[in-house]
Amino acid sequence: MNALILVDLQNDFLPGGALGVPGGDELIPIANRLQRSFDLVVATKDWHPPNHCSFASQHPGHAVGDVIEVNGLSQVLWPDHCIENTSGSEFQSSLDTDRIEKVIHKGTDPQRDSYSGFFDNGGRVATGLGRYLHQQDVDEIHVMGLATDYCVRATAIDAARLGFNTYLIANACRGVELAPGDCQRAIEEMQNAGVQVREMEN
Ligand code: VGL
Ligand code: ZN
Repeated sequence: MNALILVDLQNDFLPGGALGVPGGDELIPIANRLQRSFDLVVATKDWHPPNHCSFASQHPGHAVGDVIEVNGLSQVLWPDHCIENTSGSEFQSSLDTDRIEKVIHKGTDPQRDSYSGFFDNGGRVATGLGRYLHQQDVDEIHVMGLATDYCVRATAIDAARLGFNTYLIANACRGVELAPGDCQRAIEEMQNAGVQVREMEN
């Protein structure tokens, strides 16, 4: 069985959103089309409480983009985004959700961030996605979505580490690119972790 993971195709990550990723809106029709080519489709949602530790608003004296230490881990500080049960955390309204068999919510603990759909950033707490995909007899995973240099990167690397035959659909992802070159470096890190990089056909 192969599976497609749609990473964080939520309003806040689209242009105009709280943490808008350039070109993120272009991925919605791509996701709708790609879903048809897979046995199983799952999706992740970034899903934070209002007091989440990744929000610069929770760290007086710090600003968006600062990198600080939170509970022993390096943490980029973000604008408030993807707050649970708000319009910003909803899927973009034209995303086809009929074929999405499971939605994984991540970053739900105020004290832990979770870029990956599989584990928190400390690699300690599993979301259940790995077990679910194994139970469904999935052996091959393709990853698309937002953002290349954060949640896509972490999700694809964890998928490969968990032993899935993992592909990044590179032209079906967009990145934040806080620093120039971040997306290219992320792609190299994925490749070094055993992720195979492919492009979808137009
Ligand atoms: C993401 C930054 C903060 C992502 C989530 O979906 O890539 N990036 N939270
Ligand atoms: Zn987040």
